[in-house]
Amino acid sequence: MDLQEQVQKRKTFAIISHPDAGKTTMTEKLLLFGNLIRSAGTVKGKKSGKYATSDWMEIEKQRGISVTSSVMNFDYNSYKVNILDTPGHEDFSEDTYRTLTAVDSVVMIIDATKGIEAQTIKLFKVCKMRGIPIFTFINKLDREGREPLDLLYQIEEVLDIETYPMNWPVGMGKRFLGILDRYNDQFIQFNGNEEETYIPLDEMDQTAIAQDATYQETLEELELINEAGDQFSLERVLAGEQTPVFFGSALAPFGVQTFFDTFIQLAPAPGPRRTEDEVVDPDNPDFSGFIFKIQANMNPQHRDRIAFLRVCSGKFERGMNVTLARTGKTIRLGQTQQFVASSRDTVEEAYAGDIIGVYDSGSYRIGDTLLDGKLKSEYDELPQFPPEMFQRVSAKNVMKAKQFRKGLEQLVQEGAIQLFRGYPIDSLIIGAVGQLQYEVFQHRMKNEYNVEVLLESIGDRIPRWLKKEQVDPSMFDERNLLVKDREEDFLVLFKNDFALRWFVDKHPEIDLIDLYEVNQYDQTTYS
Ligand SMILES: Nc1nc2c(ncn2[C@@H]2O[C@H](COP(=O)(O)OP(=O)(O)OP(=O)(O)O)[C@@H](O)[C@H]2O)c(=O)[nH]1
Ligand SMILES: [Mg+2]
Repeated sequence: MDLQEQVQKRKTFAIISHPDAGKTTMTEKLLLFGNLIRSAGTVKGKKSGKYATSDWMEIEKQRGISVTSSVMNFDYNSYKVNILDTPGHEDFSEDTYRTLTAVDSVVMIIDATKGIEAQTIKLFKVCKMRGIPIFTFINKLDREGREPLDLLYQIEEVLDIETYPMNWPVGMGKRFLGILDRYNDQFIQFNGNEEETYIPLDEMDQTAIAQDATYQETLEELELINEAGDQFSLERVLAGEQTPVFFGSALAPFGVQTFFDTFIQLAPAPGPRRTEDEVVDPDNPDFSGFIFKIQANMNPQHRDRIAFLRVCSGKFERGMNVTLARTGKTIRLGQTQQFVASSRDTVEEAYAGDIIGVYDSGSYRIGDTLLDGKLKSEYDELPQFPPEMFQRVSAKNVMKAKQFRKGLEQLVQEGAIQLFRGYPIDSLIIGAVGQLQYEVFQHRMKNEYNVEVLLESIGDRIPRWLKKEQVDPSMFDERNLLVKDREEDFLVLFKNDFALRWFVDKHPEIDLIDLYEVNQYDQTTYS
């Protein structure tokens, strides 16, 4: 099989939404289709005590929320699927945003009982900006939810995108009969916990359901949509201008099979990717890829670190030598793996679109480009969120200093938390975008490194970076704290907006750099 054929077989996508809409539940069902697991676990491990595979972290199981993205690779029909389950909570959105740089399409899940929620809007905007095709799954039809027409209208109005309903629900909650699959001309009957039945539309007249008032109403609604709605256009879907909408229930599961079968055919294969100064085609024979995530301790037995690499071109072969663009150094990719549910297999070869794990002994950083052959330039930088809240951190027990340093260093490398050092008096300060990040940090330090950490808040702060030549420590104090980041760059943590403005007035000659603005700019230039 040549490169072109390999690339066409790849479908790499992320599942996104506001917390709790059902991303992890959906992922679990897809793994079931991929024969990766034999029975589906649940987010809270309720029924069988078996948890969803993609919430593998201890704290995720305890709390029933996802705190980190996870990747799973599997074969489905003739396709190679790379699926990324992302956390919905905004405190972890840096991780989610980075994951979005590594995919070719997304599945947006909407909870039918809630409609469009805040975090979904934010994530949707990022996808739109990057031109990522969006497929919508309206979930939890087994519950009493909003009217389907309202939901459709809301997507169009709030998200400003055309919709095309691929299927349409007949009833909801207790009166949920099934879905009318207009894309595949069939009715799919909901049988509670039993398997769904498929009835071709032209045979519906012979069934009792066809006489049901709810079914009749649905037909009328559909007629309305056929007349007034948009035409299906794959071209517009791939351009991110139209979203195909599917209804169903991830938990039941119901409508998941028809959704996935249709999605996998329509979703785009990996396309060209932009580096600093060229566009690289996925079937370019020279290997390239970038690291969008680093994760420590995925395997409690080995306590190793894995860098997640998105292959963008060429062929990856285990044992190959590549150049780490940031340093120019050659690295041998010897220990590499695929993510197959909870186990991990050695991966021998991979192609554009694939996401593989490379063993990391500390040489990689998030955003690193790996290259081989004639390619020279790096892929665009990944989004970085400037932290807003800060805490001083130390080990409760000084005897644990070694583990403390190791844990801190590794979790900082992951980007789970950001580290700063006081200047000129050294002290350790960690920064985060949201409170939950601290909770995860504390939990993981205890669980994975056996260290209890003390955190002392110095409150919300406004970080502004300084130019090295303009740094004068005498200008700053506890109020406006001078610190260094990991790159040894200086920044000031301003106490509040007032303190910042006062400083600007007094020192107009000092350039203060707002990383947030810089990033906003970067994001619009991504795609
Ligand atoms: N009734 C019903 N409940 C569902 C359905 N899908 C998911 N749920 C429940 O909704 C809750 C949240 O599901 P998750 O899959 O964890 O949601 P998530 O989007 O992964 O959440 P985060 O990762 O924390 O953002 C769980 O209790 C699920 O059992 C569904 O189709 N029907
Ligand atoms: Mg989840």
